[in-house]
Amino acid sequence: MSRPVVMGIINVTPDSFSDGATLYRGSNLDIERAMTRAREMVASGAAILDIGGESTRPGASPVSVNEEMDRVLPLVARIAAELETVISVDTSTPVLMREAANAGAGLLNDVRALTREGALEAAAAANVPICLMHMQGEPGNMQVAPHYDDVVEDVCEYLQSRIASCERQGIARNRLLLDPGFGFGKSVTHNLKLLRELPRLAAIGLPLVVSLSRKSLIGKLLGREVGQRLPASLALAVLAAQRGAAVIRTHDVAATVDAVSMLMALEECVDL
Ligand code: 7PJ
Repeated sequence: MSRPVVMGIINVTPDSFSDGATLYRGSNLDIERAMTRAREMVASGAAILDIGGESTRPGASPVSVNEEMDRVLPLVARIAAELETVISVDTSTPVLMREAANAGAGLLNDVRALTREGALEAAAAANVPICLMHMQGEPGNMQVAPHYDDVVEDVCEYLQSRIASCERQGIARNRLLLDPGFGFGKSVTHNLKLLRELPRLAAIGLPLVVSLSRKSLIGKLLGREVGQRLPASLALAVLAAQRGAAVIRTHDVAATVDAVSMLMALEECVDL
């Protein structure tokens, strides 16, 4: 990937921190509303749509496997039938990994980096690219007291060890993408250091996924509520792309495509 692409987030959870329940009518997912969102994102230039059925917001209530499958799979099938886009499924659940790939998913995005029992096997069998994300702790406790000796080094080592586990499972290295997991067991300083030193992660040699969209570090640094975080999210998207991110994961596709396009124009002008 020579220029960064944008991945649009479609949360099919009733309790996401950033856009919780916007696709719900009462307690039921409104698939037509989700399809409208998907079409808009593709029309705005998203190369990938990331469908998630588990809220990993700190303190979110756990979702059952059946509930997660019921939220995600019908939408994956509809998007696969109707839209020309890569469908990513944000899940740690092995059975959903298999089913999602069968339904047309072209990427598995796991915030637990295939550490759940059976996940390595399921992902290997799915035969699609996989994003391995770093998280310290679990969603329920990860923001209590995150600690690292050297956050950049520790995240690099963790991701390298997960790459090795994948390779032992027969998952070729060139099927993998990496993500430092902004906000997943990280203080504001940890997040900033990771962004600043993103090139050290890029040096591992695999494409990097970065998602800072609306995240709480913006709230902590600027005192902005979730709905007021777009300008800072765009700045962070450009800073990440400039430091080597290959995929920018965002709630706001059209604005992020424009922002990243300005960086591309700047980089490409040297050849004109
Ligand atoms: C991330 C994710 C992230 C990847 C979530 C949110 C919370 N997957 N899933 N990276 N975050 N790869 O969207 O803010 O940072 S859920």
